[in-house]
Amino acid sequence: MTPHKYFIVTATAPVNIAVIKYWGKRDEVLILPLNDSVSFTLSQDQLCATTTACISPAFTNDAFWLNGKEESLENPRIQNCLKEIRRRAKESCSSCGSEDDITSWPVHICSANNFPTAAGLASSAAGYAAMVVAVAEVYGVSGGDLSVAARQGSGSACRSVLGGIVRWYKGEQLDGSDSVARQVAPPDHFGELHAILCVASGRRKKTGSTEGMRRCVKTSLVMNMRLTSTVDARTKNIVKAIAEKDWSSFCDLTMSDSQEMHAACLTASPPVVYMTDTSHAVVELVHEYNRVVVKEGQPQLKICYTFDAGPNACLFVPAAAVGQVMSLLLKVFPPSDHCTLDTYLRGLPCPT
Ligand code: 2P0
Repeated sequence: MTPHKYFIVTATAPVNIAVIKYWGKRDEVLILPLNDSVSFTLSQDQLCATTTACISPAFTNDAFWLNGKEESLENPRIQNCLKEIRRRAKESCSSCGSEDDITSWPVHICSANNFPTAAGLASSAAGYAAMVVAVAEVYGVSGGDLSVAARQGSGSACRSVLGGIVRWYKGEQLDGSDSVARQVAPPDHFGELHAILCVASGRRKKTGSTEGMRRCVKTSLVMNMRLTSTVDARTKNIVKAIAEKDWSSFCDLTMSDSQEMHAACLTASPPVVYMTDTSHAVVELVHEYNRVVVKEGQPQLKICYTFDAGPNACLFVPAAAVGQVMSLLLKVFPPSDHCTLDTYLRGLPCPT
């Protein structure tokens, strides 16, 4: 008996944090956004998803495991990603039609995050990006723009296939062919930066991003203002601030955009509430810290916050300010005896 063939690829993709938020879709099936967004992809060795894809003629069907648990493949988003990659594999396949036509082999996919899923830390972005890279490689898809395939899993995932500062263009085409991500600047563009994630809660968010966006687009006047008059100008300004290495303006624009997204959420009906009192206390602390460093003539030490669809802040902090900012955070928000980083990373609720 001839042994079966198995091809295996493992890929990792980091989380990305948006500084200009993707919030609102023009097409829910193709996952096309209403505005361009800009993000920072964190480094590969931190919060990331790891995906292993294995194909073999011995498999009878596709299968998918997330964090060790088998999940249904009915999910149309996973289906769309697989369809897009298999379509490309067939286009460039040398074995098609032969006995060794790997594009017809089923795939088994195992994905795991090293941080809690659905806690507002963009787990889907890293997850779909890693999955698309692993599956594309195992089927021999070389070249091409993987951001388009990742986008069909989760919008923000298209930004995680690239490193550094990334812009996702909303695009104009109905088929989404020009809704792609491109690197705007390399990871070290602003010198050594740290992302400090202030975890206010590791629990699953109440309103998922898809529903939150939908409700804002339908009912929020602030969202309407964002889409008609503010977000495009802010995007232009942040791209200019990046090109000019203007860290101070970059920080101000990042914080404004986060505040605007959450104002849109609060003015939706019913309101979409992601930030908590702790989140607002972090906002206040950052503004106070920035006021002091600017007064002292050190705007290069400014920091900025941004909040995704959850209560946890991500702070971007220049390396020279990390020590001071960490001491400040630990003083104002002393860690609870019960809730250790380990508890959090294992996704367990912190005992009260
Ligand atoms: C972002 N977020 O730009 C924004 C800011 C959350 C707040 O992208 O429906 O999980 O899968 O396309 O990508 C979260 O939304 O939404 C997100 P879908 P996704 O990072």
